[in-house]
Amino acid sequence: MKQYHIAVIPGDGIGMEVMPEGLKALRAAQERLGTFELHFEEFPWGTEYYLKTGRMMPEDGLKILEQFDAIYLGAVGFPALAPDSVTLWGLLLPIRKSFQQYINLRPIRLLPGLEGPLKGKGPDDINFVCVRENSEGEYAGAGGRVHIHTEHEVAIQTSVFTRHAVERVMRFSFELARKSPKRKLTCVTKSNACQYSMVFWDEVFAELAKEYPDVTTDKWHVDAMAARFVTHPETLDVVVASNLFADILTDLGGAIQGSLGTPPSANLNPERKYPSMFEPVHGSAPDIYGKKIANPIATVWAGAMMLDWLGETQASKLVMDGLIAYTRARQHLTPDVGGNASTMEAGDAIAKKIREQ
Ligand code: GGG
Repeated sequence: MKQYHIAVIPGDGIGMEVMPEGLKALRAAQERLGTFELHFEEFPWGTEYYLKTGRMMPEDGLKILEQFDAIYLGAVGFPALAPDSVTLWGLLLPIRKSFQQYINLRPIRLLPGLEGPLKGKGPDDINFVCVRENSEGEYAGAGGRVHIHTEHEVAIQTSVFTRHAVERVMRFSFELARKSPKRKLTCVTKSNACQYSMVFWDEVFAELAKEYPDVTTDKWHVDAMAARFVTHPETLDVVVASNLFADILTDLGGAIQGSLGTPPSANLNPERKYPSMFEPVHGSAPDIYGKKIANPIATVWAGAMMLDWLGETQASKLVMDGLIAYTRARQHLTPDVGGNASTMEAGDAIAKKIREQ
């Protein structure tokens, strides 16, 4: 029987509340099929760990994670205890960068049964995928501060766009678009204002488009794209954007699909040299942490993406079918999507639906 070793990092805030429900869903799929085994090893890394040790993960954390088939992550950050810039750069971003997880796939889909905020737009209208460049761009980590805490203080944060990284994310997106229903790829840019980075981004897009004549393309400035997410989501199929632009747009994606508690995210190393990492798009949500009302949908969905990446397509479909049966039934939903169930009640209901498939 196929065995998979999964590193589990619940992390901070609601990450610790939704992760048990994600694991519950995956175990339900494993038991239902009986064709593979998942071995979970949990790591207590995050802000609490940082307060005790001065590090978000141990010095050899990446070496430890490298041994696993995949990483399943909850959320990172608890600003009341440590600055977000420290926690994000201590755990999430080093994993993405060291393991060359340069693709961040973020499906945006209104699940049947859930209500989105857009009048007249249903599950058929809101169903596309965003490909986020995940290794550089605005999150390259290049910059510095001088004359700190003086009136001459200067802070510089430099975006980095390399031909290597832009080409590979564009190529991945074109390949994905080639296999998708509308065969359409939309490029998000801001080349009117960013006359170096984004003009270069557009040039690479145009060069690669010549290799994919079967894929329809269009291009929108990020501000116009934000509006289109709301006014014309049905025109979108595959959307490619830089690290920051896609980070912002996919929170908007979460909103139009009913709640930020629903969208998942897959940080992929397409060459499979390193483990890939699967997480909800949402963060640790300190405002609702402890209330036990966090929505586990995004984490369960991220788990389905992980199974798919591992090659367990039947199990992945089982989890998604169970999740959709749960949203369709509109029972045991959490408050963010119109119910009054707790995180655990929602997780139990999803696992039950998975077992019933
Ligand atoms: N679920 C992972 C998480 O905690 N995300 C919060 C966040 O701010 N992420 C930034 C990013 O995805 O780049």
